[in-house]
Amino acid sequence: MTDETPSDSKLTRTKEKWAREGRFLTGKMTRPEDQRLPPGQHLTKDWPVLDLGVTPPVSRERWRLDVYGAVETPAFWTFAEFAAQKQSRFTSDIHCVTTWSRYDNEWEGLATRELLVACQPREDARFVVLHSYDGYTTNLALEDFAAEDALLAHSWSGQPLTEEHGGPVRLVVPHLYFWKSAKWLQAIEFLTEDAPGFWEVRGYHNRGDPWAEQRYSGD
Ligand SMILES: Nc1nc2c(c(=O)[nH]1)N[C@H]1C(S)=C(S)[C@@H](COP(=O)(O)O)O[C@H]1N2
Ligand SMILES: [Mo]
Repeated sequence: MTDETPSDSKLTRTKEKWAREGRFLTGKMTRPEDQRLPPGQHLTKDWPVLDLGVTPPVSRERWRLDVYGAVETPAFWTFAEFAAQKQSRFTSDIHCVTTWSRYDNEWEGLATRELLVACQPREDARFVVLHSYDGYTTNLALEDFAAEDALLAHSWSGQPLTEEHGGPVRLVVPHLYFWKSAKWLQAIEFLTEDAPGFWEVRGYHNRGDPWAEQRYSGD
């Protein structure tokens, strides 16, 4: 699958260029109490689609989730097994590094904290890497993955997540830029050492906090 990742596509090259130039940076760093929109962002009411240009066709029947690496209890779940886990509903805002934000998204799925209860990360686990069906990867510190409003979402606004937005299941980590929220989630790998993902090795920030405008590596 990695072979199919269009890492040299026009969009990928454009976004690598933005990272080199520091495009969209405002220099504002703090989060005022009353502010909901992070610096350099604008609000959109529609929901743009952003990905590498490949939409892997994965039905709920064929979808599997692997959880492995530095965990006591690895998992290999079908969609039915995944859906039988405890369900949560969270409402959160989306902040994309390309400067659009979208408020009040209603997600339903498995809270990452519940996943951690089920899979028991080992004492020395510090990072996770998300692997997706389109060959995309992204990395997170375990604390960011375990944020209280982070979840593996199968529904949005009460409807199954559409294929273009990452269905059957995507990650949602609301407090970081949206590239950390892997669509078409296939595997979650727990690691003792960090392993930067697709955008993180192409000039994007390793953490991606929108309030600190961590758009590019070095910000
Ligand atoms: N598997 C996968 N997940 C991905 C991406 C991708 O290319 N492949 N793109 C990321 C980026 S850059 C963004 S902004 C969001 C876009 O999600 P959306 O299309 O649902 O708005 O998905 C993120 N997750
Ligand atoms: Mo993005």
